[in-house]
Amino acid sequence: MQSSLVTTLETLSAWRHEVDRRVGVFVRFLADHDLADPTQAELLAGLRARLTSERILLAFVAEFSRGKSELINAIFFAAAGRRVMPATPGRTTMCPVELFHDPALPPRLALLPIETRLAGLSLAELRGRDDAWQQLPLDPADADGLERTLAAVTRTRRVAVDEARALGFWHEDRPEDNPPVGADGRVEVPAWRHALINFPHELLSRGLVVLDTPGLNAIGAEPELTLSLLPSAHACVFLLAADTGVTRSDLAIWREHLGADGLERFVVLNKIDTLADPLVAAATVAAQIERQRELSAAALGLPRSRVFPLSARDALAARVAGDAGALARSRLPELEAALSAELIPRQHEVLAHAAAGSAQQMRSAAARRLADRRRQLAEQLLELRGLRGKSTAKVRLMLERIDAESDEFDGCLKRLSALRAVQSRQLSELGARLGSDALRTEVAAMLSAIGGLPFSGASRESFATLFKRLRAALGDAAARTDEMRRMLDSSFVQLNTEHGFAFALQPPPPLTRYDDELDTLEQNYGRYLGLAQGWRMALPGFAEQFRRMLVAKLRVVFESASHDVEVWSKSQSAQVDEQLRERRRAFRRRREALERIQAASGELEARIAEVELQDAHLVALHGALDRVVDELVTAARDTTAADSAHAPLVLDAA
Ligand SMILES: Nc1nc2c(ncn2[C@@H]2O[C@H](COP(=O)(O)OP(=O)(O)OP(=O)(O)O)[C@@H](O)[C@H]2O)c(=O)[nH]1
Ligand SMILES: [Mg+2]
Repeated sequence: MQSSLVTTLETLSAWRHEVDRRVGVFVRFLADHDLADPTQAELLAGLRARLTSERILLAFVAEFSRGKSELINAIFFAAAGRRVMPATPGRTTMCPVELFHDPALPPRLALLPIETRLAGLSLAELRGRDDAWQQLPLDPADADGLERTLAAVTRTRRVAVDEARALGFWHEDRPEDNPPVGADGRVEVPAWRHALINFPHELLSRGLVVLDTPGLNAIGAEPELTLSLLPSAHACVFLLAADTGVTRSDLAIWREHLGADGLERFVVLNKIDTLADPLVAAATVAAQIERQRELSAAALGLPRSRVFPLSARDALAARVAGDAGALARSRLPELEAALSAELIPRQHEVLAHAAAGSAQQMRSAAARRLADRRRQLAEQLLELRGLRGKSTAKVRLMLERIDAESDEFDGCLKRLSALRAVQSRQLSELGARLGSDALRTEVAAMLSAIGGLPFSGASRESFATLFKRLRAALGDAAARTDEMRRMLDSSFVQLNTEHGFAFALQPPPPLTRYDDELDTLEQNYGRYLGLAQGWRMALPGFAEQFRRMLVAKLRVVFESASHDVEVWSKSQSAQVDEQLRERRRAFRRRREALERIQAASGELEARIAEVELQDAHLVALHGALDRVVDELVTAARDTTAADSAHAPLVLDAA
């Protein structure tokens, strides 16, 4: 009864491990043969970091009591033999719960008190501060203890109405959504703002992160969830109840939070077991389920195949009992198969593409170096062969020629350093254009235009203006990059013709993909402006959090764009440095060879043989380079199967 998710994540994990191993081989190969440079080392280190630590975020979103937590139990925690995440009738999960596994930390539940909302710090900022969280240790082997400790996520507190208002749970203009006031004049609010569960588990340890959200308005109440966590999810599971279908509040949540194109969405029609009726034939019930499925798909604007009727409760019970037939009848495996078939392979492809791309890029850089070394050897051979049968006077003449060439070489160094000065000025201008100061100024201008209230009526227009200006800044950066490219191109052509270098200009990184990222941010953040839910976000602390989050996200986009250009520029300089080094080395070698020939007869033939041997060695090295890279690229592209040498440990979920 192994879940297909386990198998696919296993495959992905084994693949990542294998590709990372081969990248490691490649890195060592480059280092052993003096073929690496710092920018390329950075590129490969970045790739390895992605291979080993990139996570897949799967979010569960729905109105309360649709069975999110129960479904998480069925998919992830059946091995505990019980219901681990609290799932009870009515509102249960009171705060967003993130499940992941970080082996560097002990298994534990970390709880962020709700009062931290008052201080205006964002969740991202608080993540790094252990002292803000209450930590409770977890013992994965103790199912009773787990259940007891995790019950904390259901905890609430009773507070005065004023405090509830300050925390964002009370709104005069939407009385129907306010919690009921008790006889003591107090209302119930969640005790925690966020919960993190670090738990060793075969899926979580392989990079899956699961987000369980509380139903009913709570998504709107935590800005970080709507603005940051949900948009960054790789996929969302949205739950409906089979007996009710799509209700008005389901639809409101769907439209506000999951309507975005580009987000992978899986819809679950949960609790199909409740449709069973002893007075109705099984075939009729099945037809009813199909009908609900069709209606739900139509209401949400999705193909029918994206709606999965199932029973989370029956699936959990079946897995706990180890009953394969009952598990199949719960229809959970169909959802798991779809998640495995679509979510993970997509992630797989993105990584595979990045890995193969980096490897090819490094191959051409290394090949260029080898070609340059071979050209130097060829020149040397020509010179040495020309010496056959020549007098000592002739040898002395050649020594003088080397000295003259070396002087000329020193002259071209001045030109190169002037070129470098211009290049670094252009780069720092571009960095300033995309720097965080410039960004903060833009965002501040936008906020002051709307009087600091991101959710007022005027905000849409100013927001659009902000993004127009940001796109212009990016366009300007692209123009500057092109200017740099043109300058390098003409200098390289000149240096190649006049001094016999082999500088090859690589095309600069296209910055257009950051335009797309700006589009996505504008869509995600813009969705919350002037929204019916806007009132909820008009809290005093929210405007500040909104600003911080927006600046943080934009900074990532601009910094990445600026970083791309910097890496490109550095790698152009790196090839210049490399060829200069080779040049110096060649002068020295030629000089030494001639001096030896001058000193002893018979040395010439030995020297020629030596150079020929060196050349043969370089040819062999090129072959080895191709083999290492081909193996890496093949391993990276082979996204269908894991290397059987690294066979996954198969874990039976039953
Ligand atoms: N009959 C039946 N009950 C289910 C099923 N899935 C969940 N339930 C029950 O529905 C109730 C609510 O389930 P939860 O998992 O707590 O729902 P939730 O979506 O997490 O709700 P909140 O945490 O309040 O947002 C619990 O009593 C579950 O046992 C199902 O497939 N069939
Ligand atoms: Mg729940």
